[in-house]
Amino acid sequence: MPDLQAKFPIDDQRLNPIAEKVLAGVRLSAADGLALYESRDLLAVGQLANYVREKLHGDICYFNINRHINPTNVCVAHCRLCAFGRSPEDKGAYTYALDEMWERGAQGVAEGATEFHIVGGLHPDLPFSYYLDLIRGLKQRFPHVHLKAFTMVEVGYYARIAKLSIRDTLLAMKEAGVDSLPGGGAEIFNARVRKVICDHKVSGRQWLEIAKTAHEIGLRSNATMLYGHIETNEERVEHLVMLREMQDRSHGFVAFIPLAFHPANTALSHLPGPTGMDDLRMIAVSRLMLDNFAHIKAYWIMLTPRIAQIALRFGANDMDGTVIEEKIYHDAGATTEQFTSRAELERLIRDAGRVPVERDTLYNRVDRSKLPPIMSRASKPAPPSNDFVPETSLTLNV
Ligand code: V47
Repeated sequence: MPDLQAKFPIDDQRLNPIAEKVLAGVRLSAADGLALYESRDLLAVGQLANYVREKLHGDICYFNINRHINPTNVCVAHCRLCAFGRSPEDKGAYTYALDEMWERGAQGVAEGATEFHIVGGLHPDLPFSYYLDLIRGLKQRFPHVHLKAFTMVEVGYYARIAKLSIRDTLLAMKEAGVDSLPGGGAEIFNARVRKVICDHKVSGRQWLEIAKTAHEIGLRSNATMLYGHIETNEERVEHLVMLREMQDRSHGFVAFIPLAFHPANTALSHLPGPTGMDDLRMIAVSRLMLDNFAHIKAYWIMLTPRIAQIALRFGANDMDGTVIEEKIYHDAGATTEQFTSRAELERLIRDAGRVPVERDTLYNRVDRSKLPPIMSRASKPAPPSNDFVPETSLTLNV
């Protein structure tokens, strides 16, 4: 015990047995997870997470040069948590023409992007072929760029509109050029919570099954958890344990990203949203509970660059990327920039006492000498031209 106290000066004595497990590399239980959420001693929780983080990654903090492409914000799901989705007739509804997205891809490549992060609304009229054509067009034009495209929720929806199995939907995406899947749409797996915040989305079990199927056919993915709305600590722990169990089986998750709820402009705008303390605790508890996940991301867009910097001492080993053209959080009132430069990301990481390393989506170090030269600096994105009307018309019950 003296060793333990010397390494981690812990006020909350309930954390001692957990600290012993962490030092011995023993898996934490759901009860431990709950104690970590409930402890007043956030600094001790953070120190434990930092210990694991440094054991895995030393001082390295990864970042990437990426660009977000959101094909459409028209969405039939109408999730209460979301400020991004629109009905087709709403002001601000948009759908990109394929050419417009390929043009955005070209811009991303000129800015040095090694990844396009592609997610969008569940559009009532666009056929599955629109998304496959988007991917094929991007892959053909920019074969060196990793396409991290479509959440488990979108995959579930495409399977329905295309009348395909989940497996065949994923195989078609992979054949078109999708390289991996982002982690969105997981929210909180618990049915009570989903009923309130996203009642038309795939269930938590379905989300996990789709992720497992993706992993089985060789597509890796990320995972997320949306926190700071109506969920309890028990429901957070349950979510983390479900992810950990799936990772034991499929080994396909690359990174975990805790996502802070932004209430503005959503149907839950009366909720206060998480505080900075919640943000840091979420990062730390995820690092400690998800012992089979290599990477925990501090997504600066939603945490703010300042909290993201501190998160690098609370268990996070990744800052995400330059992003460019983030819409989902900004529609929900995020006050961060919509993009940042490589130099600024590196400055934030160095200032937090970490060593910045540019990575690709799957955490290989990027060798810039093997890539096309960077032609332009990241700049404020242009608004959508909004002149594209899908030709097909499908009737769907979501
Ligand atoms: O699925 C939606 C969340 C997600 C709100 O995989 C909201 O590398 C807060 O998944 N307040 C999209 N959150 C973002 C996402 C993501 C981000 C960065 C990296 C990766 C990755 C994935 O954002 C949605 C939903 O969970 N979201 N609305 C809101 N009002």
